[in-house]
Amino acid sequence: MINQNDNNLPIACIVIPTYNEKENIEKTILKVLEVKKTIQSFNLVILVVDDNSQDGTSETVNQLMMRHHDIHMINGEKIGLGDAYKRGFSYAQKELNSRLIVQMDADGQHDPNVIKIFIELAINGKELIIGSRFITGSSTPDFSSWRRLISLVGNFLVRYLGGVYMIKDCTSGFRCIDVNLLKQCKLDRLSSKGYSFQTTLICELMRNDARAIEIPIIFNKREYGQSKLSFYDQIEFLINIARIRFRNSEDFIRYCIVGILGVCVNFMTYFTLTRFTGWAPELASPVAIEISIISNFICHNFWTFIKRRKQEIFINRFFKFHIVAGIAGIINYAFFITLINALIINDLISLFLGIAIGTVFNYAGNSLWTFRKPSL
Ligand SMILES: Nc1nc2c(ncn2[C@@H]2O[C@H](COP(=O)(O)OP(=O)(O)OP(=O)(O)O)[C@@H](O)[C@H]2O)c(=O)[nH]1
Ligand SMILES: [Mg+2]
Repeated sequence: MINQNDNNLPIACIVIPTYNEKENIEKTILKVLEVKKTIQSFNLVILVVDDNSQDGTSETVNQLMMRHHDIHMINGEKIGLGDAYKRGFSYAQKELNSRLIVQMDADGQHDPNVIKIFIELAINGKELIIGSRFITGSSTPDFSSWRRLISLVGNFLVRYLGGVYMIKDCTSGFRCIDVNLLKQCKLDRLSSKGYSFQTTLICELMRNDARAIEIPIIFNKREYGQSKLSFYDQIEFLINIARIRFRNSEDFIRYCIVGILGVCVNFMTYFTLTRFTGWAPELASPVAIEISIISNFICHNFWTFIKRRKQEIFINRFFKFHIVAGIAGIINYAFFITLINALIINDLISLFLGIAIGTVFNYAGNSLWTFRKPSL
């Protein structure tokens, strides 16, 4: 359903968090209002989320609100960027009935003209459009080597520990999000209050299988004032990556539960075939293994990885699953044999370690290959 306003156009809300941005905010808002005139398919409204700035930011916005009715503002206590965004998102949905939300900084680093591209891509079905600083065609002319290094390391950690390896810029503050996608994310449960909210949000959106795209942007120099990124924010960023990793373990836990069920299926099939139908163990065992592989595949396809939009057709996934299971079995066995023969480790401990290594390989292989998330 498309939300409509009185001009009969769906609303795209540009959420701009501000803290002491008096010198920047007027220019930024006026530029967005210029862009608004060039967009026919959406009605652009601006929502400033100001956290009791001491420099008179909200007074400046109030004056602009008297002249332009498409500007809104909410004020609150300064808790952090993430907290401001959560309040802004909630207001944009409940009070402004927005269909799209654009996150944008107040300090002139994000070019409002890019909003036009965001809207076009959203109309073409993209649910998450990221203004990216780290893909071909983008640039960060004002970045110091230190800032670039911090950003690259931070992004690397989020991409590979957070499971969003397909996204190059996970910390960008310039994005367009479809509200229907945002509604699937339980933002209240996301504990990050500061800048790390940006990374938590991207991981949460991708967990909900966002149809995403990155487009290159030029990340300009901050016009006036200072960065609000604090030391605390950098610490929270690291703690938050651990939290995201833990949250992503949900898939792995499901994987292990299915694995245990698979062992039960294997055992029961073998028992039934040998005890009730008189099959020879040599034949009953491979049949039981195959049946447990099939039942595991079905459980992973329809439960463990249910949220993932799949790259491959069903039958290809089925074959890949067998290949991974086969290699994992060989690794399990080779590890077991090495431990008991070469390292003379107790056979039950070796068996356990072999199974553990095999399970991790199995999970990695199926998560990154069989059920791999599509690249952008
Ligand atoms: N409401 C609110 N806005 C904030 C808060 N912290 C930062 N902001 C705003 O969030 C936006 C991004 O903050 P910046 O300090 O520019 O962060 P940055 O772009 O990563 O850092 P620079 O490149 O140095 O500018 C700006 O519009 C800030 O005013 C906060 O606690 N509350
Ligand atoms: Mg900035």
